[in-house]
Amino acid sequence: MNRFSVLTGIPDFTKGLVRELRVRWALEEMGQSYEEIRYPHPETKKPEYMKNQPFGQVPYFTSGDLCMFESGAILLHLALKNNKLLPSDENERAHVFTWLFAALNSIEPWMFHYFLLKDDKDVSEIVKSKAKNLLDERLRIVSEKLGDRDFLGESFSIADIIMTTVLKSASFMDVLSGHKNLFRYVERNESRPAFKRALSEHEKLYKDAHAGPLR
Ligand SMILES: N[C@@H](CCC(=O)N[C@@H](CS)C(=O)NCC(=O)O)C(=O)O
Repeated sequence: MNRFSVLTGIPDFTKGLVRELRVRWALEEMGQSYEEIRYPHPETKKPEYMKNQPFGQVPYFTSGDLCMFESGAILLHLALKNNKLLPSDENERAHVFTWLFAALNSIEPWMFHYFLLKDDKDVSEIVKSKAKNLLDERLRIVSEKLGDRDFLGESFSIADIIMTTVLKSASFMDVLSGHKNLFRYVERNESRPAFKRALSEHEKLYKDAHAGPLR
């Protein structure tokens, strides 16, 4: 059985932004069943949890003897195992790997950097503006590379799941304006039935925040 860790008791503004949603979305796209393993926030910092996710974060993923973490690696594992959401052509597949890592390695860190600084009173406006410019430049390049295509590869893939969730966090910081194609890309991917099912399951965690761990 596919199982992954999720957080309960976290604030509403995190709805739709927690990285467990990537795993849920991929499993929904692949038609795979799953169970969630619920942890109230502080429990993820305990040594027992950190055996599965050494940084004390969600998600970790487990199936049979396997236990792994890092949402990007989990999606790669699932795509390769189920032969889904990855092109069969070797070069096309390499292209998908490239964009999956670009989202995680070349976009997400700049977004996180700006997110950490933007409302910090101890950080000067000059530093904030530099961080924003760096992020804007990265987003401009993604926008240019995507152009008017629907997907990063030839068809919907794990790279689109990761990139959509990364860009979604950018839209919350209002840094996507000016890139209408990126807005449309996020909207289009989030209108997929598998995403809607995943989001609806994810949102139950907030309604049911104090239900306690399902383990
Ligand atoms: N690189 C990790 C990041 C995981 C991560 O940042 N998880 C967040 C939720 S989106 C978390 O657990 N935050 C709580 C914490 O750090 O205490 C991945 O992609 O799986």
